Amino acid sequence: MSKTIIISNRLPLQLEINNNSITAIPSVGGLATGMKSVHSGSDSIWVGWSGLTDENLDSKSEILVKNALKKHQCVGVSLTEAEVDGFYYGFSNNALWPLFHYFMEYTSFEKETWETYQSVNQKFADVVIDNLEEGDSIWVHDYQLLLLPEMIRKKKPDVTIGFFLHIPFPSYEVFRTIPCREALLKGMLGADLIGFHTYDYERHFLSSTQRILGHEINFNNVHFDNRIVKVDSFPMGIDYDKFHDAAQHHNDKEKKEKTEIQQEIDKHLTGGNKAKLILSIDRLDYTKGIANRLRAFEYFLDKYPQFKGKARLVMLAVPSRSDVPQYQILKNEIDQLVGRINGKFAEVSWTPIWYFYRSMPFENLIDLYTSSEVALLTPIRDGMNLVAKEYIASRVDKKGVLILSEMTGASKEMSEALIINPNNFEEIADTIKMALEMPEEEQIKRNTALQKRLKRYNVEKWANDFMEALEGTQATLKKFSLK
Ligand code: GDG
Repeated sequence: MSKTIIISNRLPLQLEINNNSITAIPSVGGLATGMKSVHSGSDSIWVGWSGLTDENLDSKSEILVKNALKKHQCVGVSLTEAEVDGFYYGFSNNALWPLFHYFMEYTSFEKETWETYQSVNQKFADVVIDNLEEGDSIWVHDYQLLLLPEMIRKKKPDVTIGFFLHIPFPSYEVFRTIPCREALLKGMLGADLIGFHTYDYERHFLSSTQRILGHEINFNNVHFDNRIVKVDSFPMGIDYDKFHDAAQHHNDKEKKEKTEIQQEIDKHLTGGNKAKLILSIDRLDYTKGIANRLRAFEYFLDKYPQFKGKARLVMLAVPSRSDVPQYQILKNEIDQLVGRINGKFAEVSWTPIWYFYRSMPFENLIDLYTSSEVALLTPIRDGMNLVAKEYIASRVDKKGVLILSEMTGASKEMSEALIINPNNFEEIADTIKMALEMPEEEQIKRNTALQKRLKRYNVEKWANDFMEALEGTQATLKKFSLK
């Protein structure tokens, strides 16, 4: 039976070894969360790194890991610490991540990390080829594996390969600054289908391909070397029912069944302490506009002092890539900003910001989504932003206001949200006020439209659309006898 091989940098699990046992912990993050519903049948395997380096594993634990992964239909790619440093922290997160998000000042290209990026991509390709059988399809994910499609195709010219990029593809003027730009484009073009979250990213990719490689573009098809590569946009959805049903269940709970966080929130929502909650949830990343958001919130309290004691920002920042220097600098900046703003405005019965620097269990996310009257998401750049969609899906009573940066992929599909420019504090402050004062009928009207769309274009549909389009590429090739 043919299968789908899903490939991403990290497996959707994290393994922890304690003496003779191994614990598998589900990963947090857009891709892991989104693909869970796709990687559930028996006709798929997932190839990726387990999170443990070779230095952490002796021959006995290596076997335990292999078996634990196998139970979850996963196959590990083993990496050394030096490989993780060069490939993941180095080239992926010190060069590609900042550049693709337009943070050129954070981008550093080093020969060594580029070499490691290439050799690690080759390692992934070797594992995929070892597990490949006649008729299998391959779906490669994200910026850590841009070279993989071409590497696989070199060894298996007829295999069907899809590639999806979860982050923005930058404009040609930015992309052209990369020293190894040709190699990256050629790597991606090893696929039969290349998917992006939005039409803009797709357009940027096509224009870079045409101008850097000189390939012919016909509508959204790239023609070269007797091959046709289809390029299209597939906006990623969420597991709508999971969030909606969990929120419904949450709202039905008796007081004694509630989580500690919810009980704490409830305490503050009663009596004289009633302050509306404005929620933000992100990985602690400079692309997410967390510092901007804090400054804009400070500006809001300065400009509209009538909201002191009446509104509170609840900010969950999930630790991420803490070995990369820019992330440590950002963490310090945020700690200082939160301290300064709380110090400036706090009253005995009210603190303007509740700040959590940690990851929370799913049920606490639902507590936060369902208890917050407003969600304030202000990324400077964001491929999609699933949190925006999850917040709306969790609003069972259809009340709540989403304020969303126009720099997110999600803003292209969520025009009923209040769309802001994350660099315009004046606009953000006015929009927070508007959100806090929005009549309930208007909230319900906007969220009814949003929920309908999110329910229809859920993550399952996203994955199915991509896989169908991937199969379609084979039909096209046969028609033109290119395969
Ligand atoms: C990349 C792109 C694109 C967050 N904190 C906790 C937690 N989460 C979950 C959320 C959501 C996911 O993590 C975050 O997804 P995002 O889309 O917001 O952001 P990235 O991690 O940057 O993802 C992004 C995405 O890929 C998909 O293509 O949208 O643009 O950057 O699902 O719910 N989950 C739990 N505890 C937390 O503390 N359980």
